[in-house]
Amino acid sequence: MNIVVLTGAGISAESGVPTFRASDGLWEGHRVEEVATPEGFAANPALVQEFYNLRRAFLSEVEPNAAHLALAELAARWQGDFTLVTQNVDDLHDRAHQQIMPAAGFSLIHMHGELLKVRCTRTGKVMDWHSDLQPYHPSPFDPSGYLRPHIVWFGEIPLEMAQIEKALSECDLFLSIGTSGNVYPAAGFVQLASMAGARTVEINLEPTVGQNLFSEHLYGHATEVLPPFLATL
Ligand code: BJW
Repeated sequence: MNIVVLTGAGISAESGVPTFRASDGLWEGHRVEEVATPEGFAANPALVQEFYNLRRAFLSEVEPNAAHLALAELAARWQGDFTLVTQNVDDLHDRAHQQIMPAAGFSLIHMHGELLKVRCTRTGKVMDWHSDLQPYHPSPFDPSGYLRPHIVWFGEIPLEMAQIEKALSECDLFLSIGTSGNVYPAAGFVQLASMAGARTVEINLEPTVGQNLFSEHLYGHATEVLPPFLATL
């Protein structure tokens, strides 16, 4: 049996990472267009680099929680294909996986990028990065390029889409955990999984806009409801 798991900001919420869609419509005091679009970056690179510098630095203050660890444990013992697609740019799934089974690999896709990577604006080359970026940070790959966060902003194409769509087309169980279902293409994954005949389960604090697309629902905090659910698989 093949499993695809999609996670969103809700799975990291209990580690202390803020979710996105606050009731005031702002992300940590900023309008989305200012900090999460290519146009926002072009207009004010200092603001955008600082926004991501703060979030990158904050990663050292948070740890994977019981939900991240339960998924890593499932990946370690699962005999069929197991694909974890996260919209999160934090590294908490990576660290949970390192804790549970450091030697073995499994398919973890950061479809919206990673805070701990940067990309050359000229060549598109990606490298690991753990410190701050300057507004116009010189790229080591090309003298006319700069380094930007390796983050998929609105209007940009999410990463590894072909691999994700293949996994969805072959999956028997699709779990959507802690995501509001507001952002595409991730919000449409449940329909691709359904078309493949998969059992589809939404796990969230509350019903989301896409709740009717799922065959089953589990409502509660991810750290509380996910480990016992995964233990039944
Ligand atoms: C808990 C919990 C707990 C809390 N336990 N649960 C009109 C219609 C349709 C689409 C579009 C449209 N206009 C434009 C578009 C496309 C656009 C889009 O979707 N816009 C919508 C806003 C309408 N999408 C794009 O531009 C994407 N690109 C694209 O479509 O390219 C075209 C293409 C696609 C495919 C192939 C070829 C071409 C790119 C989207 C990039 C999104 N990037 C961001 C920002 C990253 C930077 C950053 O981090 O700063 O990614 S947006 C932001 O939202 C972030 C997240 O990954 C993403 C999803 O958020 P998420 O995870 O759902 O978080 P929240 O906060 O919304 O929800 C948290 C949930 O957790 C809630 O439900 C809580 O209840 C729950 N929860 N605590 C369980 N303890």
